[in-house]
Amino acid sequence: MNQAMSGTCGVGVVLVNGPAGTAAAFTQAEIIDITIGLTRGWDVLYRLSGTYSPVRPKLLFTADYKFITLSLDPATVPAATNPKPTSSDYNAREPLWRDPALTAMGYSTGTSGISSYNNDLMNKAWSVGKATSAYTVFITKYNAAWMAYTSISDAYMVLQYPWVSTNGAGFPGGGWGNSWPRTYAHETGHIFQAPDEYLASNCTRTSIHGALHIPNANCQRTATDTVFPCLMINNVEDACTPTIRIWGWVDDNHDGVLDATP
Ligand SMILES: [Ca+2]
Ligand SMILES: [Zn+2]
Repeated sequence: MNQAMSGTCGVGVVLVNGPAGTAAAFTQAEIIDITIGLTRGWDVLYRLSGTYSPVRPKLLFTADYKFITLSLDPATVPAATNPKPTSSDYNAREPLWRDPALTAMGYSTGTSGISSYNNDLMNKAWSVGKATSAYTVFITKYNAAWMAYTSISDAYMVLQYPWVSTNGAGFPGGGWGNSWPRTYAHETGHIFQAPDEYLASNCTRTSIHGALHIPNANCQRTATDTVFPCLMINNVEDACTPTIRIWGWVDDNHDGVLDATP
């Protein structure tokens, strides 16, 4: 699952809402911004596929929206403090709101519940037919250790909406201005196996990714390293050759069919 970015992808969009009147409650304007922002993020990937894929990847994102309102007091989830969060920073926050949301959706807690939901997204009778890939995106105003992050192995991501959608004032490690739809596109790039390429990610050019086993050759190893513009390096709407090939937009045997399957 999710070995290449083509075909129909079922996206489980889980909005984890807080009690009315609390800091974790979404406003109507925020829900509209999220709905439009997700579409803009998918549009970035559609356009890149149109520019760079040698064969039309028939890329289609179709969403299953869950709007879950918890009784959890957002003050009980600690604010982010670490500009380089560790796994314990993530685990001290995400499960507090993620697990009750999974329970409310009828799934078990933890990554096994996410896996069950992703399987249901794969098996769902979408109006466009079966999906060939799937992932879950949790969007919340509850605290998280970082503005946006992805587990490739468990096929889910978290967007901490106040952080990712602003300039990051008041959060450790800054922000990405108003480009959160491109941040979302970047995270979706991870879902389909692409690694980070920016210097602070400590990437290497020898790590191997995707169905076609492509090295991360656009990794920025030093501040003066020559690199090409890419969604996976700084969220610009462009893609470098390694990322294009990791996403499976490749037809090296010229048979008119992409060489990798999702
Ligand atoms: Ca081919
Ligand atoms: Zn990244």
